[in-house]
Amino acid sequence: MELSRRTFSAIAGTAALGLSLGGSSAMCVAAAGVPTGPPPGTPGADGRTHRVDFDRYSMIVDGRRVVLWSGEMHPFRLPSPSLWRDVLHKLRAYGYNTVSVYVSWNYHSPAPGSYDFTGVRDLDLFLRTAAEAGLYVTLRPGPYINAEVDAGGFPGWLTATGGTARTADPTYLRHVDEWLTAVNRIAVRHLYTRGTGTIVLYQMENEYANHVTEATGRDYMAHLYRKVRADGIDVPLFHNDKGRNGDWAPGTFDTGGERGRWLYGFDGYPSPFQTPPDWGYFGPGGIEGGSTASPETPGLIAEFGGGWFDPWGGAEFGGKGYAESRRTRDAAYERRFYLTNLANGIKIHNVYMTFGGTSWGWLPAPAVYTSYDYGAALDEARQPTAKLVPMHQIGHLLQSFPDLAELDRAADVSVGAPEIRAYHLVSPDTGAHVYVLRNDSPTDAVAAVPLAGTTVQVPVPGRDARLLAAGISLGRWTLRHSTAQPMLRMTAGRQDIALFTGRTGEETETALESPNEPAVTVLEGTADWAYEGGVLRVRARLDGLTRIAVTDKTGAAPLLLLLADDAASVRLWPRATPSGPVLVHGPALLRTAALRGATAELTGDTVEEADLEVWAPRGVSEVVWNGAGVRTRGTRSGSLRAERRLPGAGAVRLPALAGWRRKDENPESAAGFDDSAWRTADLNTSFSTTPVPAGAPVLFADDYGFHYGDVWYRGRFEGATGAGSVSLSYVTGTQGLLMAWLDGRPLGTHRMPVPDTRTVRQATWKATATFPLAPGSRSLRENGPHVLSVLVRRMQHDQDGRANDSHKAGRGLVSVAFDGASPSVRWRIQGAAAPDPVRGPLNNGGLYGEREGWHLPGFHDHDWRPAPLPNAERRQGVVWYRTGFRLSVDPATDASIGLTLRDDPSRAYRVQIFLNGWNMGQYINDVGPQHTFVLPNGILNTRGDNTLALAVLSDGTTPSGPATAELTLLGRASGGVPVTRVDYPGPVR
Ligand code: IPT
Repeated sequence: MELSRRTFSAIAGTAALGLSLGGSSAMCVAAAGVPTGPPPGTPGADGRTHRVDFDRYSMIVDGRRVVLWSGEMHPFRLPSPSLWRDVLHKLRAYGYNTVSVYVSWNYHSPAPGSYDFTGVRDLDLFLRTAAEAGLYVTLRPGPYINAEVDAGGFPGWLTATGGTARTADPTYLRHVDEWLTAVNRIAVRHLYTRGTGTIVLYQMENEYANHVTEATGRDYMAHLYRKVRADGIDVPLFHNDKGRNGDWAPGTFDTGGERGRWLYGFDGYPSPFQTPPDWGYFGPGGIEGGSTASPETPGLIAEFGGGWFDPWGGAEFGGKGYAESRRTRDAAYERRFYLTNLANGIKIHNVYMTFGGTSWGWLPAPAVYTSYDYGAALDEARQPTAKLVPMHQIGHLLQSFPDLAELDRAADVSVGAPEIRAYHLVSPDTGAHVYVLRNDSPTDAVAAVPLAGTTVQVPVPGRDARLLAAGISLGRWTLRHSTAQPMLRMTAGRQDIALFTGRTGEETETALESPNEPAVTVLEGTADWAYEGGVLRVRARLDGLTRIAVTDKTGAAPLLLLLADDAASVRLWPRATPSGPVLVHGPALLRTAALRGATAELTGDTVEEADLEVWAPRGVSEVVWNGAGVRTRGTRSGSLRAERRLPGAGAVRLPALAGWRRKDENPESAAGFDDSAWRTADLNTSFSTTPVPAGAPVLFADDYGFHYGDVWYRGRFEGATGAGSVSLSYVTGTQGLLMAWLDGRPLGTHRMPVPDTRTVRQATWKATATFPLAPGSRSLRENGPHVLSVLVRRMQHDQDGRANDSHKAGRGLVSVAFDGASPSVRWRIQGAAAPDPVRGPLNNGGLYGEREGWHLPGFHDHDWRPAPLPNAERRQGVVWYRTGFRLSVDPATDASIGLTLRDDPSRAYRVQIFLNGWNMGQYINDVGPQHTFVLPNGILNTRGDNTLALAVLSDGTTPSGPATAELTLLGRASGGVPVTRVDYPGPVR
């Protein structure tokens, strides 16, 4: 029977009980002197000063322990600031309390001395949004970040400067200081210590493993430390050791005597096929490195693999697409590996990536393609995947049970199943026992866990893990044990709520201490119970949501016991508010919850039709969902439940792409093209690590200020009569190519060879393209003058993971030679025009169409000729296609839309995709594996007109495409966040 709202309120009104999350009002003092109480409330820019400390167990914020359960996302991989809020809401809802972010120097700095934090680069806005979403922030501004971005984050212009990067070289440090000054000026405005933001940790450098024992390395790190502190960053600092080697542990370099404010952190990307490693303090197999290097600081994993990046396709690289990363590092991987970390005492945990996003434009490092989905828990299209389920369960668990922030290793236990490894921990403060039971075999097994006088049988599926807790407080009740994993406890109104989770179909036993026999009512689902010897045992098979009301004889301490299978657990959304905790059940997402007087104001998403049910503090009687009042009734579960289900998302109709127009390019290949405005290649020296041949001019694009995308060369010469061939040496990143013309006639295309899998990591990506000139060929019959036109798709700069300046490897032409002649060639060079002030330096390369604004909305293509797809012509060079399309997505619907290109995979061509002038990535038809490109809302106008431009580069050996180009719906929800259009300027006239 459902009670009316009025009756419910009356009942609720009889009990005046504490509303705080966690319930227990008695604060115990921990062995280390830190009170174990509820974790500090939701962080925000609250204008108050805060203390951010740590001890060997955990971070301590305002005197309370907190486990940082963090997800990595990169604002620069989501070029639509409105959508940052969407991702941050999702992190918060799914149990993360922290977001970790790199800041990529190249994204903000088109030239020395020039730093841009506007528009899609608005770091200030990102940090504000993170604070509004209630997340702590770990800021990681490099200067080097790696991250599979161009030059590992170093700006293109740094490749043309002297001094060895990532050392104490003064020239390099001058540039570094300029960057840190710019980024720290923003960061200091968002420090949690000041109450103006939520930054609680700050990382210096990234996986700096190569000059650790040298003075230059130690001086560099000491310099960074001094600089960061001098800029006013007062939160704890750390570095992420690449291995678990103790590199940069406290005391290993000069931190100006501030030993206590430096943390040791490390990274780990264990293979899903290995046994989860013991990188913390408590591994039963002994020390495997990691946290043991720094016993006085809390276990800190700055990056733990949540997926893995995918390389380009083709036999050598073998990129298979991100479904594969998500399959091998699935939800069970997360339970096995991340619970092992917790069992090892890791208290600062960051999952790299949690939302991978898109390496749009020329952002990706050469080894990876446009999508940086990473197989992460939240996919590139912002859609939740099954991998969020364990994150949600563990994240909320850590925030609900402060016992887990301070654990010591306890006596090893034998669980009678050799395939199960058992970790046994105890809270020195509350005496609660925690077991992590991990099954490394492929078959299901049962652990027999000895607990105070009895043995509890805990099933652990093959290649999976679970956490078993005993003796933890559920408010006024104490848990003896549960074979289901605890996720949450809270006090809402007059009742305590405790939630346990597991896989569908599992038989569970939950035992509660109860000196007297309690009253038990099964409110929903099926469960049995028995009371004996002061213990209530509830047995239930997990299936959706099972609800059991337990009340002691006085009726004073009602407990709502919830048992949820995985699917049901991600329809339960706890949220702390200043007026007490709220639990929402039903919708696909809870974004925000605010209590105003008697009203619970909620925002969130639905995908299918959904129930809406709310547990809230006493006195709350009204519910508003996404701005509209919802009629509710009180339930026997102590909640308010909507009388009608919330509607699901409406249909989204996508138009077919039609009306294409095309225009052929590359006038630069014509003999008579006027290149007089191009830069003469007249430099003789370069800071590049690629040698410049003696006596030849420097031809690397970077030395002439062209740092991203394609570059053209035109070389004039005389006196080559009789030459049998011409050879062009060039350097690119992976998947680079060169195409050449002599006096306007195509000589051919050369693709940068991909070495076999064994040597690919050492490859220098330098090759020589030799084009035969038929003897007596018409063009070279005369002395000249002749013109060689060369287009190099130079791809991006290498990363500098080993700190050996590998980002300075040349890009573009190296030299030219003729067989049977030795003319001297006078070169001119042209790359990208001045960087787009809105879209940034990484948006464009130097194709003619890009220099002329063919990619921009508002460009006049009326005189372009209509060109229906599929195209199937054979031509060496560049052809552009443009069309427009109109969307009318309902404003209350968050539709995630992509562009999918498909063709016969033997066709040798590639496409740069421009949406409203924004470079959304590169499709390589005969390499793959990516076919669908996410078009983020904001860049995409979901209510109105859009301009799509495709720049197709084909090598002329096969017919070129594209064959089909269509819009694809990647997800939809009713709700979402308000989206502001990202600026999309057209051509300057
Ligand atoms: C580690 C880097 O710190 C990070 O930036 C990213 O490149 C990541 O790996 C891989 O995606 S580097 C480590 C795996 C050697």
